[in-house]
Amino acid sequence: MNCRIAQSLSLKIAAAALVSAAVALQAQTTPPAAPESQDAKMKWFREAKFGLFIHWGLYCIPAGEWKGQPIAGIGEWIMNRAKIPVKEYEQLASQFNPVKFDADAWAQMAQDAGMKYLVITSKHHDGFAMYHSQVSKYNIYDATPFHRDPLKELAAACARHGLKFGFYYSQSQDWHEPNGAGNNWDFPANPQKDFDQYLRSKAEPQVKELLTGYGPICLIWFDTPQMMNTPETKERGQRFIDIVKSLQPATLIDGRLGTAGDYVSMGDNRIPDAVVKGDWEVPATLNHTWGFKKDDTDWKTPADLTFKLVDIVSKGGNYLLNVGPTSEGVIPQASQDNLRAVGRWLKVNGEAIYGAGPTPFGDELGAPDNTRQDKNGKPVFVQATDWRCTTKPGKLYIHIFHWPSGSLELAKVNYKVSKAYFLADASHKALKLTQKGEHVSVALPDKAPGELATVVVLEHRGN
Ligand code: FHN
Repeated sequence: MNCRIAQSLSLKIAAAALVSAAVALQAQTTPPAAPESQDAKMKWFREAKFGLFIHWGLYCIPAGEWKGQPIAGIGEWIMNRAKIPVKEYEQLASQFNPVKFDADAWAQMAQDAGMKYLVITSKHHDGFAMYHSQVSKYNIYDATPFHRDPLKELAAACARHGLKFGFYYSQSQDWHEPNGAGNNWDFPANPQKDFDQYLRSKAEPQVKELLTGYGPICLIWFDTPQMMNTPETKERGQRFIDIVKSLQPATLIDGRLGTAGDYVSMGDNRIPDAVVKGDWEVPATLNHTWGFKKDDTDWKTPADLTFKLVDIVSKGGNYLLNVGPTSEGVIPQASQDNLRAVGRWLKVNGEAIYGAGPTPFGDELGAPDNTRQDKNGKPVFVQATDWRCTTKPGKLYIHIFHWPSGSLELAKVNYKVSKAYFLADASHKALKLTQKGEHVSVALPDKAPGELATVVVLEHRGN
């Protein structure tokens, strides 16, 4: 290539990079205006359905082991489970140098997985801020050799990749602070603490930092609302709501502030048995821990993850699925592989997930077995796993997990079905369909044409 052409080409590339950086920065720095209604506020969440949760903090260094002993339980709770004194735990900061951290690679992975939003721990119960906080020097920028603000980098990367970006913030438990909830091995127990002193001097100002320095924040994920979930203490939650509303009125608040948020957070890994009305989300693990634990390699398979995603959407919720990066800043390869497999399925079948509504049926979800009782004395719910249904106006999406022989038989279809086809078939070639009253039968080939789940679209009139 001649020298002048090469020069002008590299100038053009540099200019394009500048424009795209400016656009990303603009997107990153201008918080959205106050939404016109609650429906408008929830719109992106209802469309998104699938998000990436990231638990990353100092706990990824011991990774489930303290002084040569395995510590039982979830990795990010190691300080509590092993009752590690603050002075000892703090020293992990000087070892934290996650040089392999690459914000774009993380955002790319979330995008490949078909996820639409990303929520990362800005401060977990151990009290260590994973961003450059001016409020406490106990943060990744000031206290570690890494000396970078990975959350700033991730916010910019998410903007570049078209992903919504949100923060987890442990507003109540802070085991590093004498007056934060939870640490009774170094400090007095909760009832003896000056909890408001901690809230006003650390948690509230840090939440303000997160809402001012990182561009538009799609949601804040508060957690374990100790000392702020009774009628007498609810005012504490209201103070966080006021901060969020005043700084970024479009930011959603999850369901674990202690005061009602914008949506309900289900229990960890708890998928409801039936359709639940309203906005909700299931936070869930890929293995058995949130923060990285070196001996937990019991990964959920792509088939299981796809089933859970569809199951949740068919009941009306969102799936927030967690990864726990290592102390080098790497998302474990098995998590990446399994999430990308779900993403490949979504690339073909995403129409049946993003923005989709719940099943109009319900019998396909399973039923209580009245002969068996759970530990609360209630009949055990036996989950059915053959198929699930998600919906959009004029369409039923039947996700088949166990391939039936010969045909798909559906009872109680309260619509006049006009056409059936595989969602994966771009030509929408009609499958043989018969309907007698509410009974619909769709002729199927011997073998499933798709992997993980095959989606049959039933177009219909009415309702
Ligand atoms: O105690 C935390 C736990 O470490 C993790 O962050 C989960 C995620 O939902 N929330 C709490 C337990 O429910």
